Amino acid sequence: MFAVYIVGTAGSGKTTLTGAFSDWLRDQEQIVATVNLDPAVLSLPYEPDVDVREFVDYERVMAIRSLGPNSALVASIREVVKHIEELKDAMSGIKADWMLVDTPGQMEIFAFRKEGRIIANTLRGDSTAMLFLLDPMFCISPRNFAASLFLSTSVKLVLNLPTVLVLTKADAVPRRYIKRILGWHESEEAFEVDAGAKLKGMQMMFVRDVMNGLRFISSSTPLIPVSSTTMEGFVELHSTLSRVLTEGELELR
Ligand SMILES: Nc1nc2c(ncn2[C@@H]2O[C@H](COP(=O)(O)OP(=O)(O)O)[C@@H](O)[C@H]2O)c(=O)[nH]1
Ligand SMILES: [Mg+2]
Repeated sequence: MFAVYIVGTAGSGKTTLTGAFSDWLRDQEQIVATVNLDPAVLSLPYEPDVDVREFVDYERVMAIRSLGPNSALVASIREVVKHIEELKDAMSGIKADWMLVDTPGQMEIFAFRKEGRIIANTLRGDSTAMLFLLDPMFCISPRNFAASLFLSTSVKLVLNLPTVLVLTKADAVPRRYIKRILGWHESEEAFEVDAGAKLKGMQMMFVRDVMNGLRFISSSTPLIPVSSTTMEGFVELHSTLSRVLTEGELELR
């Protein structure tokens, strides 16, 4: 079984993609299991086979411990980790080709805390990878694109999973945005021309140095535009994921 963690900032489209891509894979006659790791989600566009809400009641944690929403989420994820063996048992009973794992809305609670690492190290497939989602509305400035790549690299550093970058909501932005962002990803020159038109002096040097560092670390990480509304890009996402999951990521140093 291939396991795929779907990670990205709040609102980047993780839950929607988990639902749409699992439906699409089933249409390709694949057996797919879905896992919801978000204790705070109210409704899901898919029926999870494993759901952390069965192990922890986020609203109750918030009320009983008089916590705010973020502290309650942290406490809830800790609670989930206490049930990790049960989660593992629930998963081991699943016979699927693919397991899509939808992660909590607030990314840092999963990606930058030890609980997230424990979960990602425990709930695995025969091969495991991560989709890191980028929202094109945010990435359309060179500086934000560099910041988003930086973030994806930070998460990869922590979770240590082969990564495919996904540009979500391709249907919701003008086509030229998608082309421009793909151009920046592919070509150092294209990025520097557009960044140079906006940024000057030290700022430009800083952004360029960051991008050069990121290219050096993970130049061959694929970036695939997709839409969970039109299912654009799912064929490429499927083939790229299959390759990464079978071969591992060539550029992992
Ligand atoms: N137009 C469009 N909207 C999307 C797409 N994917 C997600 N959204 C919307 O983006 C918002 C956040 O999506 P959600 O999946 O909840 O994000 P999450 O917090 O990362 O799980 C919702 O309003 C979705 O309907 C897409 O491919 N196209
Ligand atoms: Mg979500």
